[in-house]
Amino acid sequence: MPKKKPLVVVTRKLPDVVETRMRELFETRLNDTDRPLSQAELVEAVKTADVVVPTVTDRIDSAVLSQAGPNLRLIANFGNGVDNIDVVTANNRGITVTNTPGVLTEDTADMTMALMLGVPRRIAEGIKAMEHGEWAGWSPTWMLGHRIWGKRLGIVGMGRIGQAVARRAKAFGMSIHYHNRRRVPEATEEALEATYWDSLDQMLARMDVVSVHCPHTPATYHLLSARRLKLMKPEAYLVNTARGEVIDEAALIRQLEAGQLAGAGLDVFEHEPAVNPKLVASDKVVLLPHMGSATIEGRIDMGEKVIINIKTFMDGHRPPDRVLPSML
Ligand code: 8YV
Repeated sequence: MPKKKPLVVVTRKLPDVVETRMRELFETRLNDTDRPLSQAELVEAVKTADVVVPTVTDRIDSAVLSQAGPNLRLIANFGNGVDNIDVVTANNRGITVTNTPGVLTEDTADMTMALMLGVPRRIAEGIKAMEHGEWAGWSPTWMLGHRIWGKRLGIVGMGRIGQAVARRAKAFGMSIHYHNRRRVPEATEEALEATYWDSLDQMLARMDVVSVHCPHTPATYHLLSARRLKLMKPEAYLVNTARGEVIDEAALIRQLEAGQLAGAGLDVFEHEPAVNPKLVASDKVVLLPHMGSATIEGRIDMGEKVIINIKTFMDGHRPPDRVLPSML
């Protein structure tokens, strides 16, 4: 008798090619409307599914997990960050969690560079001026920004994405500094000509640009606190393509308003999808709607990773991208 296919509930619309392959392999419940699920709908999903495929917009907390049905054995996150999932509770309940690392590294690093250039070089302001017909012709003193060549970049979190940003920034003539839980191998430091700072406080005080690339965990919540933001130079820029919760957003806004920070490039927000109206109104920021990894190639790669994780798990093996509480 053929083996019964697992019921896989996918919470959001994924690229067609990914959904088609999922349909071939699994009993699949898809979300054609792409409307984010309510908490009640999520509960319904965990009650009935063998596998749930959530995204960053689904909060799978202990309350949701406490209602999981006996069949739920795998949460195969469509995304790298797993701060939307209570991994400890899942683990305690015998539910495996996987993610999709590696395949969104380069795209996210590209978008980081776009913000790192976009803020000091005032790209968004330039585009607005063109759209509003405000260009009266070239002027030697109009729309002057700041150069990034020769400046110091401080990377907070030197994992895959941090290193991909470092490679790019080095090519743009920036000198690379980083703070990380663990120092990266000497060969990596040498290749990037990177300087390690054991003290985040000391690094922040000396950087021209700071870019956030650590995951959001209880330990990194508001890592860039009001106190730490105040350590930054008034002419420095802050870029965040990781998670909004790593920065105390209200404190950041106060710093910008007080002229104690030159600008910020933000792709992620503390209360996503809500964006503080003060940020929207500020001419010192460039804001993007969490699109750091938003390429069709990246999304297909993420989908393939999800499929491999489900298939491997269902075939009785350890899925390649298992997330353990000890890794957080
Ligand atoms: C994803 C991300 O688009 O993977 C991540 O951690 O932040 C994003 O780039 C999103 O998480 C998909 O769930």
